[in-house]
Amino acid sequence: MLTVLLMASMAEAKKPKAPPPPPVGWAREEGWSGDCYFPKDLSAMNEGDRRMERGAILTELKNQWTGGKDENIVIDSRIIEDLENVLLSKPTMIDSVAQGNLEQCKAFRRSGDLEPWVSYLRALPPALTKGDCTKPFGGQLFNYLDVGVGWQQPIHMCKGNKVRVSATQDKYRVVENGPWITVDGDPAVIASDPQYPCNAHERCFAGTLLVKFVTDAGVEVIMPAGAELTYTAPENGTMYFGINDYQWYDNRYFKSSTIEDRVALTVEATN
Ligand SMILES: [Ca+2]
Repeated sequence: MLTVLLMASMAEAKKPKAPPPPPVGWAREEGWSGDCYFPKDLSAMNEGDRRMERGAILTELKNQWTGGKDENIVIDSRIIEDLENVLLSKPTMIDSVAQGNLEQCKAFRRSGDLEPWVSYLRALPPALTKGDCTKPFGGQLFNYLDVGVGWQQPIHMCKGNKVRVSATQDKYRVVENGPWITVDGDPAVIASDPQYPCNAHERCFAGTLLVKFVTDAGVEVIMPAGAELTYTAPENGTMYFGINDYQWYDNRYFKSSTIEDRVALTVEATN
């Protein structure tokens, strides 16, 4: 019996010491002049608690960044404001920012150099919002088509924005003494000349109303719109309008004795 007990206590003594649990909240390691904030493990929480905890973390971090914890740590208020705005609109980002901030704080405690930490915080807002679309298209726009110029009336759209473009049947011509046509173009002139912006589509006639969409990354697509077109933005980008032509000086709207025709364009968000 005694032997068994002895062996048991020896086994106990030999067992490797479990590492201490990671600190939570404000804590310091040996040799540091001040604290760093160790966020709780958010992945172990339910969504409601996580949401509350994110708010608490941001409050604590802001307190440190603004000099509330340590007079040696004061970050430019504009940097903090920019970052706070992004984090309030994207609270889930607080999880990784809190971890990254802890690493920066640890490095500062070792080196005493605040600059890398400041650079880290300054770089966060553009990095966290990269690719976001801040200018979605909504509602309705109404404008007249200018047949004397090229691409016009840019409309910024976010990926997935869906619009219906419609145009009235007012008359114009695109060559001197040419026929009066509408936004459907001149069916007698198939625009196969590569000088036409739209030359590879069966509905690309001279003078057809076109829509061009250029993604923010610069990828361009041109399509015939005619009297009506429904289009969904494949990426964030800008829509333009124009007619299928490459010489603008000879274009005219039809004019009766008193009234000049003018094509009215309506662009309407449909989602
Ligand atoms: Ca022309």
